[in-house]
Amino acid sequence: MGVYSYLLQTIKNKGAGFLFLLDPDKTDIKQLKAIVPQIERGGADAILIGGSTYDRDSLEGYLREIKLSTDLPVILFPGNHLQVSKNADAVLFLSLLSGRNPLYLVGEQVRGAPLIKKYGIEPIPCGYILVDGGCPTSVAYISNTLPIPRDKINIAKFHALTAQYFGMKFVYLEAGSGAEVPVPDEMISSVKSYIDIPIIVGGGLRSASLAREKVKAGADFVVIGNAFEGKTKIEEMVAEFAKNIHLK
Ligand code: 1GP
Repeated sequence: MGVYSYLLQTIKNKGAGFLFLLDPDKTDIKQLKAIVPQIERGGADAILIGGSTYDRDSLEGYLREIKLSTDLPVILFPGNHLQVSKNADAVLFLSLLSGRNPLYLVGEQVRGAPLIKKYGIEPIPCGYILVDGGCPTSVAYISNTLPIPRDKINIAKFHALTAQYFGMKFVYLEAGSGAEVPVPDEMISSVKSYIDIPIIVGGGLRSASLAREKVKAGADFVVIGNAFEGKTKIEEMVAEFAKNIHLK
């Protein structure tokens, strides 16, 4: 089964899914052997690899190490074309739709597309929508784009519908890693009832109850990264999140 089909199956079987975000800049390769099996045993559905500054050279060994420790799908969540590697199972083929910077709307994608083809990894087209998370974020700074204001629900809905009409498979509502406040529930539920493709929500989901709140609002997947950083009892934490995210 391909990764996209697996993700759809996860929504169907579990109500919603849990994507564990590993950032190679924050979690050292030496920690992976201990952490990755805990992510799987705790009940996360897939591992996302994302962050702002690492490049392909450091990524390849990192991904090899992860694949040695788990059968979970490993999905790239790249910030640019240098973060595409042959050792992943799939890549979120993102376009930063909420911005008006051509480099992140299509430029990086044109550079990344031939690499994805050469490596034979599965592209999963995804409309990436940045929402104000109450503080400046790396994505907004690096991409030189403005997030959508938290109360501008229609703007978020129209961007999400655009992703659907472009044929994208997912919409990612992103408050940014370490956001002070996550994407508002009202925005998630309004987008959910307006479009037909699944929604990924991430940024600032520090607790299992917050993750559950987003799933109840309509998130089909939640992405959690920061909440686990520097923590030791990863498996228990992952299990607590999984229990709250998997509605079925
Ligand atoms: C960031 O949405 C992800 O791109 C996850 O954010 O690290 O705040 O969980 P956190």
